[in-house]
Amino acid sequence: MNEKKVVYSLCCMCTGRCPIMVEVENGVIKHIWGNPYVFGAKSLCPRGAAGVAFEYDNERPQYPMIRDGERGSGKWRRVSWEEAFDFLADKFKKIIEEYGAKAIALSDRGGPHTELHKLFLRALGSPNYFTHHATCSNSVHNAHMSVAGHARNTVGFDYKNCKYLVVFGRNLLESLITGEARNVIEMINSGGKLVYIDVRWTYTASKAYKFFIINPGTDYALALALINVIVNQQLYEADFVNRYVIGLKYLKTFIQPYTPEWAAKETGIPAEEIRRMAYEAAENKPSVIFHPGWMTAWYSQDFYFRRAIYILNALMGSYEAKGGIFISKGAGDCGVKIKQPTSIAPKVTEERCDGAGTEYPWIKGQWGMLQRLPEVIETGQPYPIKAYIAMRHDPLASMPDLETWIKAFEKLDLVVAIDVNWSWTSWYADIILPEATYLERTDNVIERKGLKPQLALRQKVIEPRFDAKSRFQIFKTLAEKLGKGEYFPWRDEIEMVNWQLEGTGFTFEDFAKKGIIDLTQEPIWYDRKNLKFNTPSGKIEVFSEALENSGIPSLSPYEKPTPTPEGHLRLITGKVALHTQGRTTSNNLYLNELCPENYLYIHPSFAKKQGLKEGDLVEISNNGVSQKIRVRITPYIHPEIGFMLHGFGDPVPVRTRSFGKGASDVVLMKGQLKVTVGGNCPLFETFIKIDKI
Ligand SMILES: Nc1nc2c(c(=O)[nH]1)N[C@H]1C(S)=C(S)[C@@H](COP(=O)(O)OP(=O)(O)OC[C@H]3O[C@@H](n4cnc5c(=O)[nH]c(N)nc54)[C@H](O)[C@@H]3O)O[C@H]1N2
Ligand SMILES: Nc1nc2c(c(=O)[nH]1)N[C@H]1C(S)=C(S)[C@@H](COP(=O)(O)OP(=O)(O)OC[C@H]3O[C@@H](n4cnc5c(=O)[nH]c(N)nc54)[C@H](O)[C@@H]3O)O[C@H]1N2
Ligand code: SF4
Ligand SMILES: [Mo]
Repeated sequence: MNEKKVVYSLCCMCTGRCPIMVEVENGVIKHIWGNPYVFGAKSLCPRGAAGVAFEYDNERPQYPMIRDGERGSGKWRRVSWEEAFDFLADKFKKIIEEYGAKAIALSDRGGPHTELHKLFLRALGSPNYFTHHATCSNSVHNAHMSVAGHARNTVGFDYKNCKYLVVFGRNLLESLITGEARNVIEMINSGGKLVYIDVRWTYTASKAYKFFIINPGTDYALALALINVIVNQQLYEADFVNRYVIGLKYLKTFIQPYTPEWAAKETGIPAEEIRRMAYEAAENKPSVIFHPGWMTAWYSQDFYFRRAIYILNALMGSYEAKGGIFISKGAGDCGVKIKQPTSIAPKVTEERCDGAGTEYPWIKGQWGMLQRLPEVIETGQPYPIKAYIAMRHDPLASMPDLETWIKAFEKLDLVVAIDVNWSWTSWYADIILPEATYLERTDNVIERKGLKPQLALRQKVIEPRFDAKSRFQIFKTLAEKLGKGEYFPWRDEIEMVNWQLEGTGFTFEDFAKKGIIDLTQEPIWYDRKNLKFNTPSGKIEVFSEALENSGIPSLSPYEKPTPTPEGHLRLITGKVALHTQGRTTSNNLYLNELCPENYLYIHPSFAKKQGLKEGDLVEISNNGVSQKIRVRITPYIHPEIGFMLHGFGDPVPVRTRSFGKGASDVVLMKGQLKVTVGGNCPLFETFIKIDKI
């Protein structure tokens, strides 16, 4: 009998968690669509649709494996889950006995589906939970924590009603989240103006009303000049600023040297354009958004640049204004309280090993600074770290200084990779635990925060195709083996989901119909007359006593970026709509066919100087490492940069489609495993030399 069904769930082909509708026929997934109840349409981004190719790819770890040769040799021994769990329990017990639970560190992809592994760490008593944010959004996150006290990802953008959107290198239409990209297009279609600033042309630039190619690393100068005009000409929303902003006078004094004429010399953007941007923004206030960015592991001054952008939003009074930025509303704003699994275990009071929240008090501990981990492992300071779990995270493919990582791994007693795919890190691990894919498992209930909060659930669509287990099964069993079973009291995922929903009036079954539960029909805005920010003062802190007490200034003078050495280019990277980071998608059957390798994009003037032609194979080198890649020549790029897509140059031979194709940007970014003031690595402070082969 032909059996057809539709299952609503959440995508996991990137970090966006878009609601999806999956068509299944006789137990086989036929198509993945966007959830029409959420999007009003069925289209998805290409990676979301290519989830089918990911699911039915056999080039992924199919059962648990223990290393059977040198680290990285690719020699593995198939083991049963029982053996894998016993192996791990034995190692963890020994480490805990000798060094304490804090010697176990775990890093993951962040976000709301991290409850179970955070619970596991808490149950053991380790504070050393890290996210990938050292090479993503630490700067912008910590900037907003200091300005308004809210996490970066709890700030939303009301694009649909926005009249003037200024974006600094946030490639909204390629480095995309389906719903957000759609809203930006809707804004443009209804007459909103997009001003886009990048160091190269992008698809987002193609939709802009104005597009500027800026001198790399000088956006902070532009932001300061915009503030200069807005404050000196009193173009700001006075009511809002008087009510909520602390430090206007201090700001006014600080920005005096940063005139548009000064900024024009730094940025390459004419002074009259800067002035016009300030006036145009002010004419549209408060329905204005200065986008603070997402992937902000760019330059050393990012923390202050991102603070300046939030300050621009405050000056426009755009917080909680229609068409502006807002604090995302959650279930609590609708009188619904869901229980979080982590709440079962007590908070760990032990100090983190990376200094987040202590040595660096303004870097909030919840995301950590993973770039410090190799150094901590190497030195054993402030205390030894002996085991590392990479959970849905591939630090070797996403962080600079590969050799430093591999050397640090040598000092560890245990490296665990929990992945749905082969990754660079799993290739170097001691043990691989294959997780059931997002289509094969049910995760914890999450809140989809925004103006109209919803509850959402990733639920199992089909049975695991191979010998894989869900994160629930993995961490529950491990906790039980380590005598911490009381922290995982649920029999299975469904029981956990129903426990989370206790007292809400909803149950697991309520997700069957639409995949999400609407908690309100009307958007929720906070009262602009009574806003309360999560800073110590409850206000927007341009002047922050907390920062000053930590020994860093609230506003920092602009510093010129390091000039590009003669004959070199600054290496800039980014994403393409067809791939996600350095992960699964580059080997994805569908996506690999559409975008199989990356190129180095350069300006004709540089090409001429170096005698390079379109398609030439070149060797790129930096700091003793090199990669080979073909060049493409375009005038729509800053002459001092070389741009390549992130996530290629795959060194893992079992991924046969992506193996060895193109060049790896992370390998070339050697020397950037640094801590900037915002907690990010400064990835775009890398200079490369290019030689024709
Ligand atoms: N040079 C350079 N470096 C960069 C960037 C750049 O542009 N240039 N981008 C940065 C950015 S923005 C980010 S966010 C980071 C991303 O870096 P990572 O967080 O490492 O990102 P991903 O490659 O998405 O995913 C990591 C791993 O998760 C696995 N995975 C996917 N789904 C699942 C699942 O359901 N369960 C489990 N257990 N595993 C899963 C994938 O197979 C992959 O191995 O990289 C950063 N690094
Ligand atoms: N298709 C796709 N979508 C994704 C992802 C993905 O991997 N693939 N990943 C998701 C994740 S985790 C993230 S963090 C976001 C990232 O989304 P974005 O924050 O948009 O990040 P990137 O794609 O890394 O793009 C960085 C941009 O910064 C520009 N840039 C570099 N230097 C400068 C400069 O000095 N000034 C200015 N103004 N611009 C500069 C680069 O040219 C590039 O266009 O995308 C998310 N969406
Ligand atoms: S943006 Fe695309 S890949 Fe990311 S969650 Fe949404 S549909 Fe999936
Ligand atoms: Mo990211």
